[in-house]
Amino acid sequence: MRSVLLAPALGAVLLLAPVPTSVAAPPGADYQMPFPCGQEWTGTTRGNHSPSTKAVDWNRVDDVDDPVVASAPGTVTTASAGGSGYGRYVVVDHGGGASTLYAHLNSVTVASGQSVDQAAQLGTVGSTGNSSGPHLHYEQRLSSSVQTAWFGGAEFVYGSTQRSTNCVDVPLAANMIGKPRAELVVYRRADRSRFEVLRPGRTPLVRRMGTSTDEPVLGDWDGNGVANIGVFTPGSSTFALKTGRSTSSVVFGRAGDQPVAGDWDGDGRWEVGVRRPGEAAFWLRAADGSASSVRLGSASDLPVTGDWDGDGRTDLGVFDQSTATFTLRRVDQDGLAWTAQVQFGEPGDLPVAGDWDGNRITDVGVWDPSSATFSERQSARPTAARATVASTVFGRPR
Ligand SMILES: [Ca+2]
Ligand SMILES: [Ca+2]
Ligand SMILES: [Ca+2]
Ligand SMILES: [Ca+2]
Repeated sequence: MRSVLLAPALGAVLLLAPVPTSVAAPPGADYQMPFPCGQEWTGTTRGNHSPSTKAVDWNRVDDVDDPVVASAPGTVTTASAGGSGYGRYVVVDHGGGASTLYAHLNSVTVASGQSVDQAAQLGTVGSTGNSSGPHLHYEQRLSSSVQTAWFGGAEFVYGSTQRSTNCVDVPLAANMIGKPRAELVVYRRADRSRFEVLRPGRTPLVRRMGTSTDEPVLGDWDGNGVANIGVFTPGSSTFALKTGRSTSSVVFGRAGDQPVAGDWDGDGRWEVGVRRPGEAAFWLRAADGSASSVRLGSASDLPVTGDWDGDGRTDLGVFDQSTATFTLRRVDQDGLAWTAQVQFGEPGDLPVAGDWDGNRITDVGVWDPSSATFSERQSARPTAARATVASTVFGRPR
């Protein structure tokens, strides 16, 4: 307990009421509610709540199949199809012994071993396992012990209804306005999400598409040299691809897959694909709808695509977030595959790829979520040893 003594200029002495000693913020104090940006949920507990009264049961009206999203970035260590009291559940490891747990899910849309960004969808609300009705059972853990929940830097008041501020920007890059150089883009998650395209000296170009739990994807679906927007809905493995005013729909991949795009055959029109973390493989969809797979990297790597050798065909790559290392794959004229590693950025950064200098060879870059800073690795080729770095602040820091 402490009190504050003030001596105002008028000479009176004012004794303020004691204020409670502030509670030191625990690890994970900056976690966000496990629901999309803007949603209101009521979090409760009860005296016999298993395994701890510090666990939170989240409810709102008609909440069955509502999306559940990650409180913070991390690696999925459990994506269980059921069999325990938790039913179908997901655990995300945030490093340093900290994790979050999401239980009684109706569906799970991530795979064990996969890296997930903050606000990425993990599954949907259900009533599986030892549950008396639809709700999300949620735990913030340190080692194996459940901690008092904190959100956005404040200790949670059990029994209260709160609005999710789990509102994040997802970094991207593509040739969005017909110039040789790629533009920097953020996908701003909201009820109605939007792409914001950075245009130097002008206000960002805004294109609305998708919902708060869709994953963004950019590509030249109509082959006119300018990238189009698209989204991937994890629950249904469906791409919605926009060209002009029309939107086409492509079902490809399965639960747990992450969307990618590229011109796999080099004809100018881009195709879609997925990265499947459980197989450490890409599945690429050809224009005729057939699929082929390429193994690359490990389950926890994040996918990147680009034309690393400038032959007109999009190549594959992965980014290891823990070491900030890109592994870039290209295929030579004889059909032999080669990989090269490039270290760039800092652990925890998110990868981006774009042609920063307009030489038709895609370069790599990163976006630092804590400062909303894009760093472009500028070089003749993405694997060239000599490179300079250009930094641009764009998007909302977390
Ligand atoms: Ca286009
Ligand atoms: Ca193509
Ligand atoms: Ca290529
Ligand atoms: Ca380039």
